[in-house]
Amino acid sequence: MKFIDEASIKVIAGKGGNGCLSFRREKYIARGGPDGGDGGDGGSIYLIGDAALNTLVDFRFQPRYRAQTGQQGMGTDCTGAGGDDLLVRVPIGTSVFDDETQSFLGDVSNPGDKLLVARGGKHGLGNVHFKSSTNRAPRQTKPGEEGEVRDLRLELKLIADVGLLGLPNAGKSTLVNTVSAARPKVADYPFTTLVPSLGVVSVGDDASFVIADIPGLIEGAADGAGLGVQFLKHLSRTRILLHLLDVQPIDGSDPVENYHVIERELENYSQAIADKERWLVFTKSDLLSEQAQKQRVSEIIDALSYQGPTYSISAVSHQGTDELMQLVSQRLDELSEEAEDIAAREEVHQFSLQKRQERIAKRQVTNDDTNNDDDIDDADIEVHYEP
Ligand SMILES: Nc1nc2c(ncn2[C@@H]2O[C@H](COP(=O)(O)OP(=O)(O)OP(=O)(O)O)[C@@H](O)[C@H]2O)c(=O)[nH]1
Ligand SMILES: [Mg+2]
Repeated sequence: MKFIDEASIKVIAGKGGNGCLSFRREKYIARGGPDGGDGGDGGSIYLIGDAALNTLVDFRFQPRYRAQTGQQGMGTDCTGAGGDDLLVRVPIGTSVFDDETQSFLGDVSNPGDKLLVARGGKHGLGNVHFKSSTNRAPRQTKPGEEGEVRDLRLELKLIADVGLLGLPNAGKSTLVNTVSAARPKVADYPFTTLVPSLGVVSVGDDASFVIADIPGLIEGAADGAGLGVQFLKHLSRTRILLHLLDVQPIDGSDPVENYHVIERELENYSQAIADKERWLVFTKSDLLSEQAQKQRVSEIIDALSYQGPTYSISAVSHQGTDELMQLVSQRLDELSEEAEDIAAREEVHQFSLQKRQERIAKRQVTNDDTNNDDDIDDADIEVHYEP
């Protein structure tokens, strides 16, 4: 199953500046000749990979990009300034297609990868270029070329950053409906959600992440009960799991036991997923008074001897949902920074290791040389130690 985020954008590269028509006019210099300079090149548009982005959601709000035009040429053989290139930041893993021809233009696979998507127009020529022995006063110039204009389709295979876990009816799909534009089906019967779906959550102006709604798990799911656990593989690349727990299930079941059911199934399925960072989220807080909810939650936390972070939300009345999403987003940022730190430390380590190996190799070469005094390449001084 593939989850793909898509966006259509228009990119308009800058036009090249026109060449200039001008003649040198100076006192005492008759017929100074042509001196119209060239225009500047138009700015090009590049897509550039940015690890801080993980969805294409921003492109829905800004679908048009235009690079600067080149300046016109000027008299006294002055060339116009080139237009600045425009760098458009896209998430890593974005595939780029020309929307008209459907041709594939390339992938942006690494941070800093640059993909040219619209070439700026070439500069025009000033009349200085058209002078010849037969035409010493050319009135001819060349205009700058138009920049490329393209409709692009961007595609990004989404990888969920956050996964939702819980029994059927815990309120997973309702939460996804509340915090994202995705509309998974919600109903008051178990197994409403049959296949996983993803939603993009926007937090503030420039942060977003992907949340995965998966079918509910039940006791024995690892052995195939209910819908089984095969969809848990969609959680393998998530960084945070939210375990949603209904504090007062409609079927009268015990939330404490319900919690253990999910934890057991998770561990049976994969220790790697069970080891992921997990937050406990109590749902449907609107069904109880604030006091009763607090009381219930603290009883459950005590019974579980739970140490990790806990939250109470109501997806129906939007209580606590925005705050929760903000905290998740902050934590995802922290996790990315930690991962970057580790990668940077690893790089430094590799670098010093390589330097050390180079030094050792160099020393070996020098040692090999010391015995043979007549070597032509032994220009350096050799010291003999006599016993
Ligand atoms: N009062 C109230 N009801 C809620 C809330 N969240 C979910 N519900 C109700 O709980 C029922 C189940 O919600 P879903 O979101 O479909 O639950 P789910 O966890 O996705 O369930 P499955 O897809 O079957 O695994 C629905 O009737 C929802 O209206 C909430 O915050 N408050
Ligand atoms: Mg559901």
